Amino acid sequence: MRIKNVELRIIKLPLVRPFRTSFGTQYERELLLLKINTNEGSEGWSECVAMSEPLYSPEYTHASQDVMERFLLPKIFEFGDIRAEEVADVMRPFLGHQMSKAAIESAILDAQLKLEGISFGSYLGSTREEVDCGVSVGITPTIEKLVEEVSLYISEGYRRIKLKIEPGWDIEPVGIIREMWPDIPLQVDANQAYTRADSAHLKKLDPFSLLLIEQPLNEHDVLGHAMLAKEIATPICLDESITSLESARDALALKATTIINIKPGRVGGYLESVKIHDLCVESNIPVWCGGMLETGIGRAANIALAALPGFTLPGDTSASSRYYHRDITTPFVMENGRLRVPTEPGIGVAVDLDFIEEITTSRKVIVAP
Ligand code: OSB
Ligand code: MG
Repeated sequence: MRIKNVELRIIKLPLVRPFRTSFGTQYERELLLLKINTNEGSEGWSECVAMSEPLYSPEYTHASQDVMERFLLPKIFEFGDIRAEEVADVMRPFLGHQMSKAAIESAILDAQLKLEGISFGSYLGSTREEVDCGVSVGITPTIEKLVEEVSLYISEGYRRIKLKIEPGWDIEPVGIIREMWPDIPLQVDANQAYTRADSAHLKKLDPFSLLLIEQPLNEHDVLGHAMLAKEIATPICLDESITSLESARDALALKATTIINIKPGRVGGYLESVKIHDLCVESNIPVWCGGMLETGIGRAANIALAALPGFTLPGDTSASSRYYHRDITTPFVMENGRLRVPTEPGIGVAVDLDFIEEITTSRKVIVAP
């Protein structure tokens, strides 16, 4: 299969409610969409999960477009006839930029699987028809607002609640939610907001029988996480620190993490994600699928991944309505706390081009030489 051209489109979608984390507040989701056309007539879609600013990770929307145009796509074009399984190796000389690389691999995989009539789920090795949904709850202006939001999600049927925390918004809100819902699977995410000096403070979360605490310390402080793991009872789950199979292997060896959150964008793609999943299954480490406020395009592929057997915890794979009033694909609707894995070829969802057109802020077609 040859890539004839790649359409790079930046869109902006308002969020149904602001999403505040320790690294900032999102009011809308700006992201880069890819559409590739192949010489065999198939189209492939993907979204690049980099955010609008380099606050969660070093990548950001406009940088992703730049690195794709300048380095990644020319390499792919130069390679010529290509399969998705070759894409990561072709781009390997360029360091970092996992989210941008993941988006390219994913769009190529979508086009390839559509030609072959295979769904993402069957290709990746999913063993379930539906996946359990969790939901990530941002930091709210007041405890009352937090209780209101959590109540809404619980009434909608979410099977696990994740609370974003930061210094000043941790022990109290988590304690209140735990007291109100003593049995709900509950976890927290700090997005690197604490330091090694905070272990005694984080130990105060121990009584709340949390499933895990996600990324309490700096992404580069893997050893610090291993040290913290010895001090607190809550299991540690790395997010930002896991950017490849190698980093997952090392974090596990160091006992810095006993659960892993896999985000395909963060680790460079769905194929790398399956490798990390397999390593975790071998090592008896539970995994779950993280989220990046995806539209239906990324969500479809994430749900296929989350249906692999090692994904034993509910993911941040929420319904479209958790994020957007209107999605850019057929919306994902939760039933009984679960989403169905698409079964049509490729990502398996229909894209709403008219709506995409309405929310596009820039569009450029890169044609293969
Ligand atoms: O740390 O998991 C995170 C969203 C954007 C960036 C980082 C994170 C998140 C979330 C929301 O927690 C996950 C989702 O529902 O998509
Ligand atoms: Mg996280």
